[in-house]
Amino acid sequence: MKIRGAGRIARAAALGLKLAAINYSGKDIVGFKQYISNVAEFLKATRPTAVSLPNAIIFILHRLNTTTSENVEELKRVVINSAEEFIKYSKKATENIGIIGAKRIEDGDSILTHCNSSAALSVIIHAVREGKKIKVYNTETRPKFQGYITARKLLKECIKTTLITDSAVRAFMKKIDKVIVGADTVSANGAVVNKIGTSQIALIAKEANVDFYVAAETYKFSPATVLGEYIIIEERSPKEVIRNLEMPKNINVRNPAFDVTPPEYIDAIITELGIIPPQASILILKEHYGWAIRDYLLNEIFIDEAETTSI
Ligand code: RUB
Repeated sequence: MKIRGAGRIARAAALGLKLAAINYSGKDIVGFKQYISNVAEFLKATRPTAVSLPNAIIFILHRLNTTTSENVEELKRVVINSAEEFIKYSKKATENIGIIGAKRIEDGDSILTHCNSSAALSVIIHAVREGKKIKVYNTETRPKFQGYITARKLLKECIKTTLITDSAVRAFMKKIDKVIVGADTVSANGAVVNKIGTSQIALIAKEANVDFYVAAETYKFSPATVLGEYIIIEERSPKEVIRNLEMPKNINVRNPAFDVTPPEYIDAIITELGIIPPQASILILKEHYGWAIRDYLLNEIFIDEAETTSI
């Protein structure tokens, strides 16, 4: 939890692989590939929900595994370069989401955001930089209070925000024109996994006829969901919920960190490649992660190469 937000987590994983490659001092190729694969598994196990993490890693591993070279130094370069490429792409993507998403914000809008999402903030910040006068409301985001980070970041950009408790969202929805949140994972059917509480906000927005937008880079789309895999929801320590309060010992506390918002509650997903209806997520996956779906079919389902050509 020292590194938060799906984008930052992905960039940190890419940086981790880059550092691993730099620090490798062995000379044999098999040893290097095994070492990088072990580091990749270690990094992937740090947080289970944000698909940006495995997506950053498979991007680098795919490059490594499709390079034919007998030279360790050359393979190290492949890992380093692909990691740098991913990090650069990720930062640019967040910026582009801001530019594209800001077009949906109108002068005078009141916007609600939840948790702390760089992609959602990028939209708000770009709209303000374009001269649009907007009001922002942001939730505290219990139990880890990422909303405080959001409030601080907005203030740094001289954007005033009103901090509200998560349970006050319905009471404030009549003042809101648009909701913008980030994503940890977007599944093939357009459902979005984001910080716990997001789906409740979407439900309230739907009831009030308020537009609900998700800002998500393409590396937040999950190739494994095309093949039926479920997204694991991180369950965190009960201590985050009860804090230092004296509670009876036998009380049962659950603390899921994320929830799933169905596509019917999402008006659009803002990506760095354009604004899409959530139902078009499968197209993003086929176009940008066709290779990952093929790798998965070849390595885990053991079908042969010829059967994957239509993906
Ligand atoms: C952060 C969170 C964010 C998404 C998107 O959760 O749910 O909304 O990760 O963030 P946590 P970004 O604090 O548990 O990591 O747009 O910055 O990738």
